Amino acid sequence: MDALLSELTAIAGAEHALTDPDLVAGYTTDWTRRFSGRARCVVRPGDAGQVAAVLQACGRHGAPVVPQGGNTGLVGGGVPGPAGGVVLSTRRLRRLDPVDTLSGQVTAGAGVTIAELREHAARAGLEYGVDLAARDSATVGGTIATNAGGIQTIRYGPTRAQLLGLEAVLADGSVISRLGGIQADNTGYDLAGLLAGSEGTLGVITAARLRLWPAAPPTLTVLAGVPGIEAAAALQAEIRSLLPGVRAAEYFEAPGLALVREHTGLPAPLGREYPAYLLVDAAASEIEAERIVVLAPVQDAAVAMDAQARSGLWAYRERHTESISAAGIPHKLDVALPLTRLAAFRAELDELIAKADARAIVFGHIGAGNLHVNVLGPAPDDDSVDDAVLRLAAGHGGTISAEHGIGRAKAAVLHVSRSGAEIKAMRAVKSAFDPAGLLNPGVLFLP
Ligand code: FAD
Ligand code: 2HG
Ligand code: ZN
Repeated sequence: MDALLSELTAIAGAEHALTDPDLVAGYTTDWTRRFSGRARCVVRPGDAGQVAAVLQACGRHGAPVVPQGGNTGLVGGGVPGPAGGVVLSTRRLRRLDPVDTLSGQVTAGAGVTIAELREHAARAGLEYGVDLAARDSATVGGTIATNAGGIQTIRYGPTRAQLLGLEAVLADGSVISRLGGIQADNTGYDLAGLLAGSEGTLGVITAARLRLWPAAPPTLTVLAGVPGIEAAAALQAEIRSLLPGVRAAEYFEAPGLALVREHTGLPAPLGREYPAYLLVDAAASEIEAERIVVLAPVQDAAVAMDAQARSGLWAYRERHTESISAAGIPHKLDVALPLTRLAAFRAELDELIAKADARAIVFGHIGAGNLHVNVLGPAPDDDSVDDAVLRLAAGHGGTISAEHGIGRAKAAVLHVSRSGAEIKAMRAVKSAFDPAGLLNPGVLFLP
C-alpha cells in the first residue's frame, strides 16, 4: 500500500478509503459521461476533523484533491482531470440539526441531499428555496460549491442567497466555521459568499447554515403551447404580472419533448403539438388560475391543481436531462441572456447548429433568461460548437454559465465572460486560499 493511502486509511477507516476499481468507478465519471479521470483513491471522511487530516496528508504528498458531493454536476468539476487525484467524497457529512423555527434557519451537513433538506424543512412548516431535478442526489455542499440555481430561482434566488454561513476546511487543513446564523454581520469579507460558486477550488464545505422560507406550496401548474421563444418570454411576463405567487417559469421545445416522450413513453401533453412550451408554477387560488387562462394570451394549456397532476406536467420538463443522455453524450451549455435578446440568440443558434451538422435541444429556466443548450453530435472532446455557442451568448450580452459553473468544461473560455482584471483578481484569491494548487486543479482556471 502506498504511503498516502495508508495515511488516508488511518484517517477515515479502511471501508472509506477506496481503491477497488468497481467501487471507485462511480466517483470518476461525471453524470454526462463526457468527463472522467483516474483517481488514486476515493476517501470518505466522516467529519470536518477528518476532512482536515485528509487535506493535510494530500498536501504533504502533493496529491491533488477533487471534492465531490452527489456527482450530479454537469461541467466535469467533481471528477478528476488528466492530473488524477484523490476524490474526497462528502457524502458521509450527514449532520442535520433540528429546524430553528424562531429564525427560520437550519444547519445541514455537506452530504445531506436537497430532497432530504427540503423534506426536513417541510416537516417544520418551512421551505428550502432551492429545488432542482437532481434533488435526490445533489448535496448541500455541491449546490453551494456550484451556487446552483434550479426551478425556483426567480422566486428565492440561487443557493448563495440561502446561505447565512458555513463551515469549511481550507487547503492547509484549517477550519473556518460560522454557523451561528446571525443575519446582521458586517465583520469583513463574506467568506461564505466567496466559497459559494467556488467549485471546490477554495475549500471543502463541510456544513452550512441555511435560510428557510415560509412554506407557500404551489397549487397551480400551467403548461401552455406557444409558437416560439419570444411568445414564451412574453407569456411568462404577462402571467407574472397577473399573479404575484409565480415561483417557476420554465421552457422547452418540440424536439426536447419528442426525446422525453420517446424515453419515458409519456403521452402528448396537449391536444396538438406546438413548437415550444411554457410551464409555470404558482401559489394561486382557483379563481386566480381562471384569471390567467382568460387574461393571458394562452392559446392552449393544461392546468393542474392537485399534486399528482402537477408532477405529471412537470415530468415533461424535468425528464429532459435523462432523456437527452439516453440519446447520446451531450455537450451541455448553460447560458443566460437578457430576456430581450432570447429570440435573436435562439434564431442565430439554429444557424450555427445547422452549419455544425449537429442537433440542439434547448430548454431551461426562461423566467431567469437561462437556457440549457444541449448539443448532440460532436465528439465528446470536440469543443468547437461549444465555443461558438458560448461566444454567441456573450455577443448578445449573456453569460457562459448561468447555474452549472465553469468546471473543466469551460475553463478554457472563462475569458469570454470575465475580463482580464477579473480573472487576475480571481486567481489572486485562489493563490491566497490554496497557494500549492491542491484543490481541484484544472477546474475554473486552466492549470
Ligand atoms: P458534485 O457534482 O459532486 O460537484 C459539483 C462541484 O462542486 C464540483 O466542482 C465539486 O468539486 C464541488 N463540490 C462538491 N461538493 C463540495 C463540497 N462539499 N465542498 C467544496 N466543493 C464541493 N444545476 C442547477 O444549478 N440547476 C438545476 O436545475 C439543475 N438540474 C439538474 C438536473 C439533473 C437531472 C442533473 C443531473 C443535474 C442538474 N443540475 C442542476 C446540476 C447539478 O445538480 C448541480 O450542479 C449541483 O449543484 C451539483 O451538486 P452535487 O452535490 O452533485 O455536486
Ligand atoms: C435543468 O434545469 C438542469 O434541468 C439540467 O439544470 C440542464 O441537462 C441540462 O442541460
Ligand atoms: Zn437548469
